[in-house]
Amino acid sequence: MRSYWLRCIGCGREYPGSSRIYTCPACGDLLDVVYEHGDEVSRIPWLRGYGSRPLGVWRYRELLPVEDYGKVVSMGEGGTRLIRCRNLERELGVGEIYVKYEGDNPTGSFKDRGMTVGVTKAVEAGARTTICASTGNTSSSLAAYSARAGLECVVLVPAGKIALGKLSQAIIHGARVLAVRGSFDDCLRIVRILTRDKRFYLLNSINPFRLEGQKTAAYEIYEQLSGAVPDKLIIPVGNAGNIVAYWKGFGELRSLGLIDELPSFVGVQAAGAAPIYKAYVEGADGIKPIKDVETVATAIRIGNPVNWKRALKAIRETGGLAAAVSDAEILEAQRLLASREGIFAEPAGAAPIAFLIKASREGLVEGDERVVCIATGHGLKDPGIVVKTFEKPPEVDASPDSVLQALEISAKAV
Ligand code: AN7
Repeated sequence: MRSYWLRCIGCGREYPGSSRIYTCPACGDLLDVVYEHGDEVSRIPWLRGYGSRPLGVWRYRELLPVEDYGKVVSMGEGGTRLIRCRNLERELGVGEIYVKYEGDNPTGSFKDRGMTVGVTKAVEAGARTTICASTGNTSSSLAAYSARAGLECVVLVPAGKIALGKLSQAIIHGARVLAVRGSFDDCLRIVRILTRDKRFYLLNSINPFRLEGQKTAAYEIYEQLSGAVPDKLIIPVGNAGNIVAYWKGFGELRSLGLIDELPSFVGVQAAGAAPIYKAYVEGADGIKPIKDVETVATAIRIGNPVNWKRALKAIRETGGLAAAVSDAEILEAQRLLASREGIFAEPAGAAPIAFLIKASREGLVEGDERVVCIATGHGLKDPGIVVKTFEKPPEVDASPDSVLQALEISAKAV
């Protein structure tokens, strides 16, 4: 029989898995879910094709902390495509490039992997109202999963700083959306205070159950590469929950004896919101929160990431690195991915490609390397940025001639 409990990542104190706490009551640090597994782990059909259980979060139910699989709040999250990008390989001179396209998830981002577990835990805990701070995608996902579970949902977003697609999702799923005059970090600070009150169930990535769902993306990559591990895993970093989740996922594959080594983790931040990158470059033990953050990749416009400690550990222990990319580099990468590979990622989701472009130019990636880039969110989340960046389509009269004229093709040649 599998059992699980919570362990503080700072002082190591342990608490029952059913405790409704988000951080360590003794020292305030974050909590990790730890397991003692029995035989049930052998029921996971690793590499035996996807038929017996579809690829996705709940394929790995034995490695997830829920009491009753029959009661999970799910709509088929995970099982996202791992897309080989041969055009980019040629263009950048990199051995193998894959994009794990998390835009395939039910609400269009990787957040759904965490929410299916997190909202299931909220229901288990008897919660009535869920709450989160969000740069956008967390709110879309939480609103949708709360709706499905019949829970009230409250989301705090930084006013004017969330992409239109994400805002429209939170609204249509019935969340009570409040636009806070402040940053994401302000929103999260408020949510942490409000959730001392048991009326609200917190679903930011402080919540250890969220990361449990997100770690399944690492299992999927292992399966999709037929049991291999990439040399580099390149991932955007905001609040730094997702990079920690992948680290845990690959770490568990190693504990289970399925792999020998973890990929090198490359955490990519936007240059205007890069506290982890700065700490990495300075070789510091901790981060210095940044107050005035700004980036076109609003998803990762975060100056005080809560999961920084394990993020730095993941990067250092796997021989990886932290990187920062400019807004111009992010937009160039977004365009390149879309125009060369047909993959439309939102700006934050294109940040790994921005790093890869730069790294290949600077010789930081070898010609025979296999890299996996995590495209964390769908491009349609933020259509505004494309319309803003590109010229408006020219308007023409409703005649074949004016179309040809606009296309600058001679009418005779057709
Ligand atoms: C597309 O929605 O923080 O490093 O509130 O939406 O785990 O925070 C979003 C984060 C990367 C960063 N890519 O992940 C939110 C939020 C996309 C994102 C990240 C986010 P973390």
